[in-house]
This record gives sequence, structure tokens and C-alpha cells, in this order.
Amino acid sequence: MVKGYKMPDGFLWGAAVAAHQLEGAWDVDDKGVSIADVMLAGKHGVAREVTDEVLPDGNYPNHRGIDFYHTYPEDFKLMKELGLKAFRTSIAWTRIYPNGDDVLPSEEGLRYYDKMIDAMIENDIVPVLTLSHFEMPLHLVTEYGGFRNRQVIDFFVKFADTVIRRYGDRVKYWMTFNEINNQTSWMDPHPMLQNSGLKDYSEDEAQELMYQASHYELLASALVTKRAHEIAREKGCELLVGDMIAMNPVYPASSKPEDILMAERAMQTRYFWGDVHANGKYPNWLKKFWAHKGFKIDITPEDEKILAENTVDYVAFSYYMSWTVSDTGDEWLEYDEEANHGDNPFLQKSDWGWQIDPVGVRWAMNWMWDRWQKPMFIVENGFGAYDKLEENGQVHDDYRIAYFQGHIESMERAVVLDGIPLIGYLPWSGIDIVSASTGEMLKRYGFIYVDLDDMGQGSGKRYRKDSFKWYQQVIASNGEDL
Ligand code: BGP
Repeated sequence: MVKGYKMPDGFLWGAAVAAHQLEGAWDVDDKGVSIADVMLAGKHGVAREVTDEVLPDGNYPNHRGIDFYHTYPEDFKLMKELGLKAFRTSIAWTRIYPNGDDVLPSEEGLRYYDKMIDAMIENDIVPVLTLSHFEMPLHLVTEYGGFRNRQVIDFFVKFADTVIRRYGDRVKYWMTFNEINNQTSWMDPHPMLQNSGLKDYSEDEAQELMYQASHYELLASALVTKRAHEIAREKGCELLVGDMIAMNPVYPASSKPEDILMAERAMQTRYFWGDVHANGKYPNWLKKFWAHKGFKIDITPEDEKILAENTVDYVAFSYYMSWTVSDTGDEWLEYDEEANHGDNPFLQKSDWGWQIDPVGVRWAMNWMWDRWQKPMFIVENGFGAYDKLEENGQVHDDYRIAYFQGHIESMERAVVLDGIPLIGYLPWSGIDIVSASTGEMLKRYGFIYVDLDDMGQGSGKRYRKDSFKWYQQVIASNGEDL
């Protein structure tokens, strides 16, 4: 056993998931089709394909998920046994507004999340909600072009207003867009932009569209923060809105000054979304870069005012791995994940090639704190692996325990030794769910094993892995026994 540091009282130990990766029930009740519902399964090393309609013989693992839509009452009992104090999930926008531009919300959809939230609270679990976790109604993409269209901001704010008003008395922690910065690979854009035929554009055109859509998302995020604060005043409750950033520290490949400069620009490029969210303005280097590329981004003075006046209450982030870059000789330091990335000789990788770097958690938390000065919330961290269910129903996932030991230890040092305020730690994913990037079920992250394979075959039965007992003891000791 590793000796850790105790976390402050009230620290939220928990777990995190996302609606489209576990609920299943993709077309029941009033639900409309979301962009996640038209993503086919990939497999190890093969990315998921995106269509713009549901194909009759398509393989859509998230159509079934782990059937959490129906099983959540039992699953939350297991989470309580695990000792979770908080649970992060997302609201499927299409259960509330099936097409996104509907006049009225679905009462059936609203009632569903009423029950789910109540079930968490009955099990002494604090709900943490993401408004858009890689999801939006497909109709908004096919009819309006997704977030490339300013009009879509209003639909998102309306959706947010509806659910924050409805659940605000019971849910204090909200996040707008999951991993908003995961759209820096221009040709493999964020799901917000998918189905928009971006592959027909040149790399520069796609990049410009990505920046434009990002601006509208950032504006939507600021307007939701504003609205949530108004609702909190009206209702006399506390509502906190955070952004959600995928944090991958980018290190220089060597101590060569050019590599160090490139790594810093990679960090600036990956995290300007955080600058806007937390500091309320775009960095100068980015405006210069847009001008250099000839990009014309629609940002009005009124937009800038909204961004400046409505910064986030906290910075939520996911952390899985770090990256390494080297210089390309480009004077403008244009960062290109494909061209600049290399392996870090000091780190091991997971089966999916993700570099395992516990120390990076402490590095990243210090980097973000110095830059943004907002309380932080780790809302994802975990180890995707192939697990084996033994005949006696046990799963020996010591590799997952080792991953968590290292990462939690590093997080605790950032809190206790460096003095960084941290609201909680919500590892991904508590229970096995469908992988977002590959569509596999066999890339497992949970403390609870779910007996389903990539084709959705299996009993669906839940089993406690070895890591379940281990995490129980971490929570019970408030982080001291790792
Ligand atoms: C994050 C996403 C999650 C989750 C996780 C693990 O990027 O926010 O939705 O899935 O990564 O990734 P994957 O499922 O692709 O292994």
C-alpha cells in the first residue's frame, strides 16, 4: 500500500461517465437523434466513422450502451457501496429538445433526469452535470451546420436554461462543453463539427471553421454562465459553472531552446479555450496568428464584453496522458499534432498508445493555477485496458490500481504541497462503458465490470473488480491509503 496525503474535508471523491456512452435507449420516449447516435463502432486502431443518418445495418454500440437508462437505480446502489461522494454524467440534449430547435422541451425527458438526479441524492451522491458531452441534436448539424452557425448559440442557451432551472435546486456543479479543446486536429474535428463535410475543405479552411465554431461555443458557454448566475440569484441557490478542458501536458522533446519554444506554443494552442473561459479574453499571439493565416473570425465587441464579464467559476479537466513535441523550424510556431509529436523515452504506454505520466498531473495543475487562478476539478482520469473476467467472477486489474496510485499521489502533492484548491477527483468511468474514441466496449475503465462485448453481446451483469475494493479504501481514508 502507498501512503498518500489526506485531502481537505468535503473533498469530492467520485466517478464520471457521459450519457451517450452508457445510457443506451437511444430512440425511446421522446429522444431525438444526436450526433453520437450516428457514429459507427471502430475497433482497436481503427477510428469510428461518422455518418449523417442511422444506417439500417450499422453497428452503433452506444445505441445500447450498458442500458443505464433502465439500470441506474441498481447501479447507484453499487456506487454507494463503492463510497462515491459525487458522480458526473451528462444530460442528453436530445432527450430534452429532440431536434434542438423545438419550441417546448420534452416533459418525459425532463422527468427522466429528475428521477436520475433524485436517485443519486438518495444514495448520498452529489450530482455533477455536463451539458454537452460530445453531443448535440443531429438536426442542428444537418439544418444549421452545428456551431459554425451563430444561431445555434441560442438553442444551446435555451437548453441550458431549461435544465438548470429544472435541476438547479439539486445540482450545484455544471459544465458546458466536454473537452472543448479537443478540436485542434483540424482534419479530425470535434464532434460539434462532425457531419459537416469538413473533409471537403482544405486544411486551412477547416482550421478557420474550427476557430469560428470554437468562438461560438465559447460565447455560448459564457452566456450559460451568465444565465446560471441569474437563476441562482432568483432561486437563492448556489450554482457553479465550469469549462471542461482535456489536459495533456506538452513537453519539449529535448532541452534544445527551439523545442522548448515549440512546446510552449503547443500549450498555448491547446489551451487558449481555457484562457478565454477563465481570463475572459483571447491571447494576443492567437489574434496575430489568425491575421497571418488570413482567417476572418466573426467576433464582435459585444461578444468580447460577454466573454470578459462571464468567466467560469472553476476549471474542470480530464487527464490521461502527456505528449512530447519537437520544433519544426516554422517561424510562426504553427503547432501540428501530426508533425511535431514524438515518444517520450521516460514513459510507458497503454495498449492504446496513451503515454502514462502521473507526474504530469502535478505539473499540469501548477501550470493551470498560475495561468487561471480558479479552483480546479479533476473530472476524468483513468486507464483503458482489456480486463479478464475470471470464472469465479473476479477481475484482477492491478495495472489499473497502479495507474490510479501514481496519479492520485501526484494530485495530492499538488493540493497539499503546492496549495492548489481542488474540488474533487472523478475518475473515468466508475463502471465499464462504451469508449468514446473507438466505440469499443472492451476498452474498459470501470471499477465495476459489465459483462458485454463490442457487439453488445453478454449478460450485462455487473462484477466488482479488484480496483473496486482498492478505491473504496482510498475514499474511506480520504486519500491516505493508496
Ligand atoms: C475523454 C472523453 C470521454 C472518455 C475518455 C476516454 O476524452 O471525454 O468521453 O471516453 O476520454 O476515452 P476513450 O473512451 O476514447 O478511451
